[in-house]
Amino acid sequence: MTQTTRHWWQSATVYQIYPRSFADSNGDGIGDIPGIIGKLDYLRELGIGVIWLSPICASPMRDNGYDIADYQAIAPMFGTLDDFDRLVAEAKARGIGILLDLVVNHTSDQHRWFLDARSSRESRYRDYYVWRDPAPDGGLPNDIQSTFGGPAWTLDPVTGQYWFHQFAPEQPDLNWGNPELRADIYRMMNWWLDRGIAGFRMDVINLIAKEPDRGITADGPKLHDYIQEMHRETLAGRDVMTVGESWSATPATALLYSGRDRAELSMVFQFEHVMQQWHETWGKWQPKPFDLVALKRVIGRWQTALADDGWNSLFWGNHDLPRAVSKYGDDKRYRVESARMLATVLHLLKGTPYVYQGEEIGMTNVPFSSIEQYRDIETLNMHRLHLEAGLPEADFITGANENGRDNSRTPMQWNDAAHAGFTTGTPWIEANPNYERINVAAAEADPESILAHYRRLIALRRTLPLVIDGRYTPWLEAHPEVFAYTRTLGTQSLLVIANFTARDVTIDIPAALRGDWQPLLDAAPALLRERATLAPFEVITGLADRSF
Ligand code: TEU
Ligand code: CA
Repeated sequence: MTQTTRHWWQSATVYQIYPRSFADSNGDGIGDIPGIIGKLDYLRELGIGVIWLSPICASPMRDNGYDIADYQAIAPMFGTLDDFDRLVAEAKARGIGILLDLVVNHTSDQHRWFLDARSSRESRYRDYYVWRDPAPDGGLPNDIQSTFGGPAWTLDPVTGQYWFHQFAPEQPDLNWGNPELRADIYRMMNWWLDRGIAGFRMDVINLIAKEPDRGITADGPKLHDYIQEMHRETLAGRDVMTVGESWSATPATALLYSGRDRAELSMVFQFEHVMQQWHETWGKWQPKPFDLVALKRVIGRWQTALADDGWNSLFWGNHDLPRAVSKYGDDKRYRVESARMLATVLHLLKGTPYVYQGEEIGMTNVPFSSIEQYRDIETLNMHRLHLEAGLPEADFITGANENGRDNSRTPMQWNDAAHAGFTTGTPWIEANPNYERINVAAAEADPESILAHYRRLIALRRTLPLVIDGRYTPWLEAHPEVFAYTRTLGTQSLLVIANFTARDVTIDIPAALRGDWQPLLDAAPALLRERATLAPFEVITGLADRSF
């Protein structure tokens, strides 16, 4: 079905900024809002329409801002509210909207609500959080575990009850069952929306309706009631975009959030394509070998399920995930080829693509060799738990090198000056030593760079409606080395055939795909015969008057 009315965010590309690591304007080693403003022309040239800013609110920064102490103040290390208003205005002048990261499953333990709540059981904010008595034996209320390792309950000695936290103890969960809490959240959201932001990325939105007594963390029974209420109270009547993070989303539940008859969110981030690569029990710390058939199956299932209703988000990386080229490509011999291939495959799918800062220049995972170099709370907690369990440290570092969150949090690589041009001071986390080769200045000087390719892909989405609306058809689904699909709108189709390996791969071309294809992007016209050989990480693309 062809969409008749389109939302602005269906043709936009989003760029995620992790403010702490993007650009430092004052030499304190921490990225900041003035630093971002200084890079807006770079982002305009990239062609993006939206910036998703990871949290910038006042915070003790235990989890780099995903622990908010004041929802209506900017963290001083990032700047002031005036800086923020200037960012919104300067971005708008360049056709770019700003998405804020709405972290409302939990606050910081330094939020005034929590400080008050833990002062006494009678506090008017007590019920803003989730408190339970100790079990009859004095122990934990139940055995729910936190995402960062260890129990999801911590005892407050003053009031004698445990508070619930799905992440660190310093991130107490909010109690969405309390209507006053919900009203306070909506007031805060409207305050930001009235400042002219373009919408929200909603942190772990699938967790807000937890019912810990029933062992329910994700997808609680009231989840969609809350999101619908939030929509009514804040989003309704505003032309904004929203994307909810949901590690538990399936194609079926995605429609509950983003279906056209549901007044909830624009789209969700889903992670099935990420988790299919993790160990069943040990998760990301024991990654499984790369399995392209499984990856294609997951992506294809989402493309098909949300073909006519709902909307997909498209991403390889974010601030919690390893670098795309290191995870899905080859960050050594074929870094440029594989990064360009991955971009092509992702950006020509149906949905809204997200580029994580540095992905557009092919930044790679960082080869830290000592736990001292890591900063991430999850990595540091897991390291401790692994050692306590008697597991070898070297194995942990190997896992962290592959999947740890600091891979994506090293400074943005702007040029080959000290610390990648990110700061004139000492960065809060070391720059990846490969900045001398891999940086924006070098990419801008090279017309064949990964960056140049991202610019072409993002521009193509703005000019070719087929990229936005076309129907997805998978090809060669069982092929273990090649990802192939077409997109069709009316009588026109585009073709993508990508080699995901560092070897030459020869394939039989399905009869329906043989013949002439006009160039799309910068490629030469393609004539496909019975068989074709793709060079390492080569991707064939084309445009034709055909329909699938
Ligand atoms: O992430 C949710 C989340 O569950 C991640 O912590 C993820 O599961 C983990 O990295 C996988 O091991 C969001 C934010 O994106 C993340 O940065 C925050 O730390 C987290 O919520 C808590 O706010
Ligand atoms: Ca700074």
